[in-house]
Amino acid sequence: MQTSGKFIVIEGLEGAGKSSAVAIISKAISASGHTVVQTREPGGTPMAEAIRDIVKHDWNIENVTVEAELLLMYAARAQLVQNVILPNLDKGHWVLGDRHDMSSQAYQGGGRQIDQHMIESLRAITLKEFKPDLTLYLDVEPKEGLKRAKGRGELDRIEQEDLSFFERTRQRYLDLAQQDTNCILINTMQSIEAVHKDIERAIQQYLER
Ligand code: T5A
Repeated sequence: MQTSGKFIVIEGLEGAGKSSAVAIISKAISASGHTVVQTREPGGTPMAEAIRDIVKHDWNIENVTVEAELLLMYAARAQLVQNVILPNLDKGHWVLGDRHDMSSQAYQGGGRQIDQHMIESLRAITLKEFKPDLTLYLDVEPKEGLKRAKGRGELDRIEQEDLSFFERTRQRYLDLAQQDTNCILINTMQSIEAVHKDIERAIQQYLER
């Protein structure tokens, strides 16, 4: 899939600080003269937002199977990529994603321990060769991230998982970030000001390339 815009993704555990990172990066890209389109996953189209509500909802006595969760993530991604991301990249716009495929590999692959081949097949069906041009992975220790997320209010179904789930998810994120030459790791276990400076530096370097 050849496109003229760029696709930049922010990844990380809950409470890593993705919301403020998106704002900083969006401002920097706009200042460099590009149109920015923001997306989030799961979500970003009417149908994908409905799927987001389903996956975050606590279904109480009904067990949400790991397979159903995985398929819903890819269903939402298919809707977003085909209806929003690719058309905007074709127009030369820059798309800034709050989460993308690395989330499924980390949460469903690492956290839920779903077989990697199963995820690869879904990725091949949904995305083919499509990949972000740049990923900023915001690394946070799970305990700290969950503390920050709790400070914001009630936890959703996934946020209620135990610490070991988030530890496996983080470990998979760290492995993926190391293997991906288009991924920059930002340490968020420091003051917000220091994190924001690192994010600004990373995006400026990318824009100046
Ligand atoms: N999911 C998603 C999957 O399992 N598979 C998938 O394929 C996909 C796409 C989505 C959920 O779905 C899962 C992952 C998620 O569980 P979401 O709402 O999009 O849910 O994602 P969350 O991670 O839950 O979003 P959060 O809003 O919790 O995370 P953020 O955006 O990283 O956190 P943010 O920016 O709101 O920060 C939280 C608080 O921490 C403070 C902030 O001020 C804020 O109050 N903070 C700091 N405090 C101190 N020091 C710092 N350095 C700080 N940085 C931020």
